[in-house]
Amino acid sequence: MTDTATTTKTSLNKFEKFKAEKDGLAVKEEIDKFASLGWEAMDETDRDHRLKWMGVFFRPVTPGKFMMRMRIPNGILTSNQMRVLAAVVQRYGDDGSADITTRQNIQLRGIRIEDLPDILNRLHAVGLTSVQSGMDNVRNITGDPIAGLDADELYDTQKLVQQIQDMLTNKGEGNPEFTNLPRKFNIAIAGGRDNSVHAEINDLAFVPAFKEENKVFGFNILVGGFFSAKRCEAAIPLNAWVSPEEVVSVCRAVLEVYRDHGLRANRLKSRLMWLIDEWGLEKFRSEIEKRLGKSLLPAALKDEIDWEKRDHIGVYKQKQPGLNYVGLHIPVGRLYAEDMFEIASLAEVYGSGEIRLTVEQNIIISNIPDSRLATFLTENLLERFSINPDLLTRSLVSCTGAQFCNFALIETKNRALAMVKALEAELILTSPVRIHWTGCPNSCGQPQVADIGLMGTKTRKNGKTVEGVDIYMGGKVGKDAHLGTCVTKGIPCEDLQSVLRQLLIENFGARLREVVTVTG
Ligand code: SRM
Ligand code: SF4
Repeated sequence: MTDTATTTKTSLNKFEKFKAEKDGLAVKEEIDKFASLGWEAMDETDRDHRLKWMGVFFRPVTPGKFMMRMRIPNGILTSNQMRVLAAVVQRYGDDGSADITTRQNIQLRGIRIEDLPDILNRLHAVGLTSVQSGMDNVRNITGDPIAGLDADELYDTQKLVQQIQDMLTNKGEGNPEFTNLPRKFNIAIAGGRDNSVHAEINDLAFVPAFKEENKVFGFNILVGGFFSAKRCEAAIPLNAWVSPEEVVSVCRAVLEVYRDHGLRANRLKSRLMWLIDEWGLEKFRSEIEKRLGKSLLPAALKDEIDWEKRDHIGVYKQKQPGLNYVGLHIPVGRLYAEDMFEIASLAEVYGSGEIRLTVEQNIIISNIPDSRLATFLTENLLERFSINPDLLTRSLVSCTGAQFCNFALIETKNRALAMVKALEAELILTSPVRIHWTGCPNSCGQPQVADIGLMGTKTRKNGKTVEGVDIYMGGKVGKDAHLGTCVTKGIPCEDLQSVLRQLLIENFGARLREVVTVTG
C-alpha cells in the first residue's frame, strides 16, 4: 500500500484500523468456520463489517437474518440465475424477500449464516457473485438497461461493464488490489442519449461523446459525484475523453489513485470528491495520467446526452426486427420467491431468458417476438407488475428504510406505496411525477434526482417526536441533469399527504378529482 496510507496511520479511524489488521476479503476463506460457529459466536468485526466484502450484511434490525447484496453487472441476469436467487430466499419463508436496488442490482433478505457455504456454491455455479459489494469497495457497476436492444443507442455498454467488474473483482473471485479503498466508489457507463444511469451521481462516469466531427466514438469522463449525509455533489467533468477500449484501464488508474491517495482520516470526508478538492482537478488528472503512462485527450466539446430520461416501462420495439422488450413496474422494487420464479419462467417462455433491472427498481424482459407479445401481455403477473401503472406509482422509488436498515429514521417502502395510492385516489395527473423516498440523509433512494424527494427525519408535533420528511425538489434527470435541493424541512409523515397534494397541484398540473356526492 501507499505512502499516504502510511502517513495517516497515526490518525486511523476504527474502520481503517480493522482493515489494516485484516483485509475484509480474508473472510472469504472463513465462511465454513462462520457457518459452524453461528452468528452469535462470531467475532463482531468479522460479522458486522468484514462479511460485507462478501456482500453479506449483518442487520441489527433483524439479527441472525442477514442481507446479501449481489453484483449484477449492467443489471442483466439470466432466468436461471434469477431462479437460483429465488430458491435462496424461498427457504426463508416469510423472512425471505429480494429488493431491486437503485444501482440496478438485487439484495436478498433473510440469509442465515449456516447456509452461506451452500448459497455461495450455488451462486458460483451460475456465474453470480456478491463479492466486494459493500463497505470500502466499488459498488455494482451500472450500464444502459436497454444496451444492445435500443435502436438509438450510441454504445452497447454490456461488455465494458462486465470487463470492469472482472478487473476489479478478479472475475468474481475477489481482488485484494481493490479491497481497501478509502470508502465506497460508484461507477456508471451511459450508452444512450438519455443518461439512464444517472451518470452525474457517480464517483466515476462515462458519457457518450464523439470526436472528430462525429466520426470517432468515445466517452467524456465525469468524476466526484456522490451523496452522503454530510455533502452531496454532482460529478464534474475531468476534461478527458477516452475510447471504449481505454475505459477499463482508466477505471483501474482512477481507482489506484483513489486507493493510494484518497483521504482516510475522516470517513465523512473520504469520498473521491474530497481528494479532488484537496488536490485540484489538474493534479488529480495528471496523477491518473501517470498511472496510465500516457496523456489523456481533452474532453469532446459536447456529450451526446440530449434526451429526456426514459423509464422503460411498457412495450418497446427492439433494434432486432420482430423483437420487443417489456418493462414491468415492480412496486418499490420488492420481490418474493414466487414472483422471481414467475419472472424467470416468463422470460424463458416468451423471451430469451434474459432479465434486466433498472435504477428505478423495475424489470425488463427482453427478446419477446411479435408473435408471442399479445399472449405475454395477458399473463396474470402483469396485473401486479403492470406495464401501465398509474402516474405516481410508475415513477416511485424507495430505499430500504426502517424495516431492515438501522440507519433509517422512518419506514419508507410501505409508506411510499400507500402515499401514492392515496394521492392517486384524489388527484388526476397528466404525466408521471418522480417521487423518491429515502429513509435518512445517506440518500440511497436518491431524493436529489427526483421531482419530489422525501428524506426521512425526526420532527416534532404537538410536543412529541414523530417520523417526518425533508422535501427536496427540482432534481432533473436525462439531459441537463442537475440535483434537486431541500425546499421544506420537518414535515410530519402524518401531515404529508396534504402537503404533497398541494405540491402536485401547484407544480405538476395535478387536478382534484371531482367528488360526487350521492344524496337521497
Ligand atoms: Fe446506500 C449505506 C442501501 C444505494 C449512499 N445503503 C447503505 C446501507 C448498506 C446501510 C446499512 O448497512 O444498513 C443500506 C443497506 C440497507 C438494506 O438493508 O438494504 C443501503 N443503498 C442501499 C440500497 C439497497 C437502497 C435501495 O433500496 O435501493 C442501494 C443499494 C445499491 C447497490 O446495489 O449497491 C443503495 N446508497 C445508494 C446510493 C444510490 C446510488 O448509488 O446511486 C447512495 C448515494 C450515492 C452515493 O453513494 O454517492 C447510497 N448508502 C449510502 C451511504 C452514504 C455514503 C457516504 O459517502 O456517506 C451509506 C452510508 C455509508 O456508506 O456509510 C449507505
Ligand atoms: Fe438505510 Fe438511509 Fe440508505 Fe435508506 S437512505 S437504505 S434508511 S442508509
